Amino acid sequence: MTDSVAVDVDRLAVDTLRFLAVDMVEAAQSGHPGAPMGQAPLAYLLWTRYLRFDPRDPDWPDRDRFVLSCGHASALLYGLLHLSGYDLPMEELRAFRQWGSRTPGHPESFLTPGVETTTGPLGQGLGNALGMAIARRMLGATFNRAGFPLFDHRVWVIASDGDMMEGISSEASSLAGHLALGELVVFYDDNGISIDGSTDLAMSENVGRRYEAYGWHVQRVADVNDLAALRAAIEAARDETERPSLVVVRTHIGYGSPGKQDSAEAHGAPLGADEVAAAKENLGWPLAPTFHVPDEARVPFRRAAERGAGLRRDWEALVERYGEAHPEAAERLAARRAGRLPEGWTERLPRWTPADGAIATRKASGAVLNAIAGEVETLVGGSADLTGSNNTYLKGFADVSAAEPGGRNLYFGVREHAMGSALNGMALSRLLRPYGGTFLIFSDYMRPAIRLAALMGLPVVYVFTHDSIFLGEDGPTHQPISQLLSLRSIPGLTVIRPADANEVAAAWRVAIERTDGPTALALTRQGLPVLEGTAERAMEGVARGGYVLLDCDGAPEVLLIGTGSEVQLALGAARALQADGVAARAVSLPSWELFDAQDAAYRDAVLPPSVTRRLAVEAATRLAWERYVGSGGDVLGIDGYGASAPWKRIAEEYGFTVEHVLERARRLL
Ligand SMILES: Cc1ncc(C[n+]2csc(CCOP(=O)(O)OP(=O)(O)O)c2C)c(N)n1
Repeated sequence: MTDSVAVDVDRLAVDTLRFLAVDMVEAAQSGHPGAPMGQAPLAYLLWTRYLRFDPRDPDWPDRDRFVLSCGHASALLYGLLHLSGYDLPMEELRAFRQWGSRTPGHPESFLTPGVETTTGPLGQGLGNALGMAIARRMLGATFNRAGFPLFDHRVWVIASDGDMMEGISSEASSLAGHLALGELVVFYDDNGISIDGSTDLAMSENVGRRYEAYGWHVQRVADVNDLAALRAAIEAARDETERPSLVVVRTHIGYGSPGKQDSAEAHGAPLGADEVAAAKENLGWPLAPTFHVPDEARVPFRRAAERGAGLRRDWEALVERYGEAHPEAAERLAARRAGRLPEGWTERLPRWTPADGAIATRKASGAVLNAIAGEVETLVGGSADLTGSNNTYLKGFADVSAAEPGGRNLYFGVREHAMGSALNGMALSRLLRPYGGTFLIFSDYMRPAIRLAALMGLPVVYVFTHDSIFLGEDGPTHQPISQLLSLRSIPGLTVIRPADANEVAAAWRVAIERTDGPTALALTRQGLPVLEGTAERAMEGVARGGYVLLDCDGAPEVLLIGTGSEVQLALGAARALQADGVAARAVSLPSWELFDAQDAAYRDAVLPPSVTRRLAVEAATRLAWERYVGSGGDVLGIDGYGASAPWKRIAEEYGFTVEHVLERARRLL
């Protein structure tokens, strides 16, 4: 008899999840009921029997991660969080998708306790999960000791057809298979329906076989409502530690809705009052009240939360004992948890003088990274197959591989999009400071993930080298013109384009000290002289986004503003003007965002409003520079796409020479 009672509770809890989602969408008159109705049995089983979490401590470091990659099914996640006892009361469910609620249309990690990552752009959750599993491996390799499995959690994902169609799923899953991330389990919600209708319209591959080819452990469950089969698959996936697991679960979108099940109509619109009534009747659910939660349905969720609280307490006790057995490692872990940087780490930052000769800022970046990596041990990263070009390698530290998860050098392969998304997943651990490199031009290939890092406020660092037409011979396909501005247009992303090696050191300091959002470094391929004055002034100047590099006596008549490799031109021209008795000032403006964040007094001191003769020099689109040069100013930039030639010739042809800058400045006078 106990068995049938248990089965009834399962059914009750699953239908509770289904109709909470249906009622949320109905109340909002907007949202996605179909996926929650189909996925509910899987989500229920996972959350009540397997997922390790403690709603009273949603950030417990060794909790399991649950990623709803198909973020449009958010109503399902909110139901799970509510029933499990997270701080998400029923009023929040009733306020689904409304102004000021913690139940936005798609899950937002920075808004809702228990939401691990922000999802909605399909496929990103898979990339985040890759990063979470990498982070789990790295942290385990760093901190686990015999008898002290401090990092031992799993990453569980639900992904939909849309996730699987997106290219990022291939990038992320290929790398996950290569790295043999056994702690990663993905459930593929195979319902055969997307927005346009049947997935047959646009997809015919066998997803399971695709994942087998990636080296995953693949299982199939023919009916999501068969909880016994589902349990067997979950347990087999859990017990498979050598390979990531994919469980292809056949589900039915809009399950239970007589008129809309298995139809795209159930995907992204309220079912409508009549169809809601029909679905509730069909599954034996009361029509009223809405948002109905039978007491019995709460029981399995409460039990799971209690079990999780126990696991969390056990973990804290383990950490206590760890402190006695391994005091040094425990102290390092405590520092990471508190977000403390090692004392005096900035003293490691190298300094250069003009006598050091020309040095590409990408090279300086590599030198900085290697100078601080020993101390700042949270720094981990790599490149999308441009390690040598991006100078991202940490010498003396191991490469990350399936066999060596404890390394600090990651090889992302030619997978910029998954790299960006994985960096987000790693940063979400709050215990790592991940960075990733590629050419600036290919920031376009990872832009969706950069934008999400900014939205989530994750302190990821992007090492974008080959930052202008002066990369030379590779030509227009590789020469970034619009990328700088397009990155600057992402709210919350700090873009820094250092003018020389000293500015690079300062830029890395800004990036590492930043905890609330991502930083993109734009670095040169070509050598740049170390500029007079940066050794003394760059550290503060870069942190403030812009500063006077060469001043004149008295009030300036003209301002020459540059970023990155063009600062030397502004400087050269300003010197020449000064030699002619013109009061010219040269300003280095490596970061618009940092400069704009200064108070007006500082900004006006650097760019005095009374001086309207202004010339900006940047080897990129001229668009938007008016904000600094005003209507009376001029911008030396680039229209078009650059050219394939040695970079010095390109500089001459495009007028990026001191002589031409001087001529343009004189025109203003
Ligand atoms: C990158 C991206 N492109 C497009 C969309 C818009 N969109 C939301 S859900 C969806 C597809 C829905 O199909 P599926 O993933 O199978 O979800 P289901 O219909 O089963 O709920 C699309 C195209 C999106 N969210 N992200």
